[in-house]
Amino acid sequence: MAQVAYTITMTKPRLTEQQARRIKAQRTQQSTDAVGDGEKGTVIARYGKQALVESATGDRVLCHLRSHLESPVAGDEVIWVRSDEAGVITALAERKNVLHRPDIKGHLRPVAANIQLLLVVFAPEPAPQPNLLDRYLVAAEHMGVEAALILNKADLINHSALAEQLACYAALGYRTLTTHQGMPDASDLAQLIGDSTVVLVGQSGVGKSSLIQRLLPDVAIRVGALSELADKGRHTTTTAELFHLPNGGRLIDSPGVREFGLGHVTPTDIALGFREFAPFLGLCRFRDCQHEQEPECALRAAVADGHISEARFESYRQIRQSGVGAG
Ligand SMILES: Nc1nc2c(ncn2[C@@H]2O[C@H](COP(=O)(O)OP(=O)(O)O)[C@@H](O)[C@H]2O)c(=O)[nH]1
Ligand SMILES: [Mg+2]
Ligand SMILES: [Zn+2]
Repeated sequence: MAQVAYTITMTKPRLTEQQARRIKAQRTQQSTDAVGDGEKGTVIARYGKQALVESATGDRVLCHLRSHLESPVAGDEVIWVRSDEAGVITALAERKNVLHRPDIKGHLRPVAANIQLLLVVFAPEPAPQPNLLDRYLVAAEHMGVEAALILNKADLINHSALAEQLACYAALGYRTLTTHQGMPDASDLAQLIGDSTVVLVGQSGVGKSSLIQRLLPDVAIRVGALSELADKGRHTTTTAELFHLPNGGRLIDSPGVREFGLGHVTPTDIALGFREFAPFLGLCRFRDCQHEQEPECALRAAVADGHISEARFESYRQIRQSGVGAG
């Protein structure tokens, strides 16, 4: 069966002047909870031309969209108006960020908004694809969103390489967690999330759905490869859905994500996405240094001096060489 290559792109919103004016108007509106007949709400999930909106008091109403509005997605804050059977979304609040993914035709579509923490999950099985973790981290840095790394399925660890890799990321300042589903207590995971809005990313099969299930034992979550295969076969459009966690956190599950590419990211963005490179950027002899063979390259000197790990530098070079937008 052909591999379906999904790509996620993370972009900070770039607003047109018209959008900016509209948002400014909306923001003024939102200074009060009730706006005319409208009220504030959060988008839980998007279903085609409708969105499930949760009101400030927690009830959920299926709302129609107005065509002139930008497409709302899970995590969006909106103003909506109740009517007899359904509601109507009348305004979309300014997004702090958006996570994008291409649809079946390759058009970038927003899937989740206002993310505060990207939880990057990896496991001994399936083994991490080369550079994948660093790609997620570059995207998170580019988006200005905190990332944390979860080494999952720890019961399958049979040599120390992955644990050492996790320790390297911890040394770079990322929060990390090692866990597996045989650990009934998920409080360390809940603690990592806190009251943030998070999205889980990682290869298919690393146990993302199982992690959600551990946090929300009473919610029916589809676990395992069969459901994903069934989805692929039917070409169903799976939708991102927002779950509330008991201690105030919010988790947006974005099903069907298998691979990760970086779009709209320049070579400079990639270098900036490796946070330990920052002290050395701009110090090379040549301003346009590619950090390959040039003399007096500050980055390569930092690798030689042990300030930057060879593995991370090699990963950086591979991500650059693979083409910025490649999945
Ligand atoms: N050994 C082991 N298997 C796990 C663990 N977590 C999940 N799995 C299994 O890995 C498979 C994929 O899990 P799933 O949560 O669907 O992964 P997802 O594709 O990332 O959402 C399922 O068969 C799970 O039962 C774990 O901690 N240890
Ligand atoms: Mg899953
Ligand atoms: Zn250089």
